[in-house]
Amino acid sequence: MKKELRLLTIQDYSCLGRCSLTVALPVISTCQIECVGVPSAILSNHTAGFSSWTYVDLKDELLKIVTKWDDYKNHFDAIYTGYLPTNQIDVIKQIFLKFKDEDTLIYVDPCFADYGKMYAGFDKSHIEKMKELIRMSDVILPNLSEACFLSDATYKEDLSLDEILSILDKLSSFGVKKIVLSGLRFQKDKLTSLVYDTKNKHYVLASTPFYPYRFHGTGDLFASSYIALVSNGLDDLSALETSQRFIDLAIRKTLEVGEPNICYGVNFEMALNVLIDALKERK
Ligand code: PXL
Repeated sequence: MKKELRLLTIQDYSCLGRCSLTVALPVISTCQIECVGVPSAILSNHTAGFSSWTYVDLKDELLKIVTKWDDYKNHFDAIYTGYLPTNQIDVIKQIFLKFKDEDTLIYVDPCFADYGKMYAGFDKSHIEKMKELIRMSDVILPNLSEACFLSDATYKEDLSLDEILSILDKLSSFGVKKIVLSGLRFQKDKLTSLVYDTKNKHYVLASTPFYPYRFHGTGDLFASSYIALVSNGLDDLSALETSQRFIDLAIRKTLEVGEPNICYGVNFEMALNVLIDALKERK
């Protein structure tokens, strides 16, 4: 019988716009993992592309919620954080300490920048705070912009492999086991991601076609899919290739319908079968 897997994820719930919890929950559940989702904030919609939004900060609820579980089943095989306001990082560190067992892996998606710019509402102090969280994690999943901010490198869309390796070397100093880096453009018509093992400095790569759109939420889909697949025992290369194929199909499904409105994310619901098939093949 397959082992029951449980994952705790803490990130915002943006009602409209397919990102954060609204994609993590369905993707992780599709991969047969119980996904315990704790909203760090509730927004009417995400902040990238939309001109305004409502925002309710749930910082003061976070510890109350998780300590309510003290008398119940509260072991997690993985803890995964995504978009987090700066003022919540100290609380999240407490939650890591509370739930980290010897067999709990901590995944941090820094989730504060894209296309060389920080998201609305964040300033440079967030980067230092995020480094504190990263130092407590096992695996980080930055996109290229976040990797550049975290390593003090100058962002350029088409950095070379040598430049990327030097960024990975700097990020290794945070003491993480693996770095899952997405959004690489070694070739003009390809989108590449990699998993770097900081111990032996080995990496694996996966590429799919590049589409000239700045779709929103694909980073959250990618992180959720990779984490859910490796938690199920897939090796890094299979998890990476499957995650890339999942996003690629979601983008193609979105483009099939017509000119997309990139704010609404991608039609990932039509691509979940990629994840189901990958898990079936593994058995
Ligand atoms: O997908 C990243 C993300 C998550 N949550 C919120 C965001 C963004 C990116 O802008 O605004 C609220």
